Amino acid sequence: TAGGVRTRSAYHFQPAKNWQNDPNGPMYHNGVYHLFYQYNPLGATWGTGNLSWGHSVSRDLVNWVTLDTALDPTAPFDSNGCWSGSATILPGGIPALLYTGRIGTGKGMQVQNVAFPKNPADPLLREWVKPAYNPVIPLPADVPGDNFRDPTTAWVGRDGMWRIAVAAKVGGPNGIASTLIYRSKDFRHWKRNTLPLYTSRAAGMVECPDLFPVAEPGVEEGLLGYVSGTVSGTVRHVLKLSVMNTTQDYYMVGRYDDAADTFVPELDNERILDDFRTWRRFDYGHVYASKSFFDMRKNRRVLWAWASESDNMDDDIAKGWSGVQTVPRKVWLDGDGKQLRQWPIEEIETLRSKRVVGLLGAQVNAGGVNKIVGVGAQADVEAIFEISSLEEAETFEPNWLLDPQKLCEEKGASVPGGVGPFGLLVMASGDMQEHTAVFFRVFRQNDKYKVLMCTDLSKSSTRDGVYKPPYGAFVDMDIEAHGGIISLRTLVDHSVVESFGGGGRTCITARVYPDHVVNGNSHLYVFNNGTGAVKVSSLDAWEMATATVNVLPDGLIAA
Ligand code: DQQ
Repeated sequence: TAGGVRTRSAYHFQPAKNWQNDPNGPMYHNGVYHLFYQYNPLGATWGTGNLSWGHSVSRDLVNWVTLDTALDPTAPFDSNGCWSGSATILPGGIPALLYTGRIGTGKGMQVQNVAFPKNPADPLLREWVKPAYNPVIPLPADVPGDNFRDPTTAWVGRDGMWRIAVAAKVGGPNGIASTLIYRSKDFRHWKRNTLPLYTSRAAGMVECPDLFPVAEPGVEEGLLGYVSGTVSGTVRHVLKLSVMNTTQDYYMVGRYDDAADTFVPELDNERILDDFRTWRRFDYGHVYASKSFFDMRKNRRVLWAWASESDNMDDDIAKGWSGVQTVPRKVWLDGDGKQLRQWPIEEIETLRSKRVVGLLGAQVNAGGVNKIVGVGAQADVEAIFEISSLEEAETFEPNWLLDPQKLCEEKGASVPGGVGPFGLLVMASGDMQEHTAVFFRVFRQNDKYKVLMCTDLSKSSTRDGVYKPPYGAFVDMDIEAHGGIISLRTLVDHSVVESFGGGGRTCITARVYPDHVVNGNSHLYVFNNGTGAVKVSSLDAWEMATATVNVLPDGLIAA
């Protein structure tokens, strides 16, 4: 349909058709990046009972070749679906996939399985075999059948044994959201630790745990293993949990104790242990079930995440597809040692084609709206704003702290303020009836300042039946110490608006369905609706080329 073509992403990964959800088993192996993903080969809806692992490969994380599905629900131990999991490269260089098999009907029962390449010498690892000895981990007696899933990449502990984490609800239907640790000598026989890695009473059920080490604060280089030998005492770890009843991913920076196999969050005064709402998020928009991997080619940690549709199921069936992946992001620990920073992998810049320099050193005064010519529905925009004076900042009310999203709703782009709202209007129709606002607002809190970032979808589409919330989060930076300078990068891709605020401290991904783009008539604006002037120190915008996705393997093999 026209809608399906119009809203299809041009450089955010998606298969040629049908449903996709979680990224699974990302890895870099023998010069090739692999991305597996939850995939329904039969249609554009989730398809509980027949999920497969779709499989694509790439040399640059931007252009992708489609392969046959890697795992299909064909065995007694996964007959009702091959659900999420991870890849581990074993000594000797052979990768293994650990995944959840769903058995039986109704809510079913979940077990953990392993699969290996049929021919490890195949450069693309096209076929995977599931040994008959699966499942390697049966359902534990204290876990309800449908609450045991999503094994992580394995790591080796000090005792030389493999470890994986698996999400489970422990202790019956009202059990506690837990991340269990299993250990193994041979990757086949696994034994559960008595202590979980982490539990959260508040969370209900968690999914897709991810645990990874980060280098010293401010060092962008990633670390390979979960435990890095003797440095494990000084390395910090990140635990990410996907909280099912919120469909949001939360993370904490902390310490992984590699003797006890437990994770201890490092709390600051705004975060409360066990109240995941106070944890940080990779993305304060519409993403879920993220998964990272260590990219040996560039010594960095790379994160993938699923951004589902915000239209409705009938739209998805009509257009024949559903779900995109965010642009792969480099992840590292900020200099403050408390939060992660994320940035689109540099390879995405190879798609930048026509460059449009909009404003350089221009002042955007109160009520100002400046149009940037030539930037439409497929663009990469990088802006640096300089706040002339923080004098005008509105006073921050402490009860706003827990609900920045609500604050973005009350103080949308059209509500005038002191310092801000200022930022970008993307995918704006000529008559401005449709536009998506990505902006900042600065408040004064005692003698400090609080920066709010919002993506306001209320005007993103004139269509009904589309989810158009305001998204919002605070940007954890000292704006005064930064000289009033704050950056915003926004990737616009037809139905995706993926933004990185304050150098990637706060990210918001939104799905939008503007109608006007059917006429190819989409614009970019810079705006300022605050009384204080804001300078645009620089604004660079590029039209983005379309990535080569879903081509057949011939090219890659020849390469
Ligand atoms: N999606 C998978 C599960 C996972 C959930 C099934 C998260 O394994 O828990 O498609 O989106």
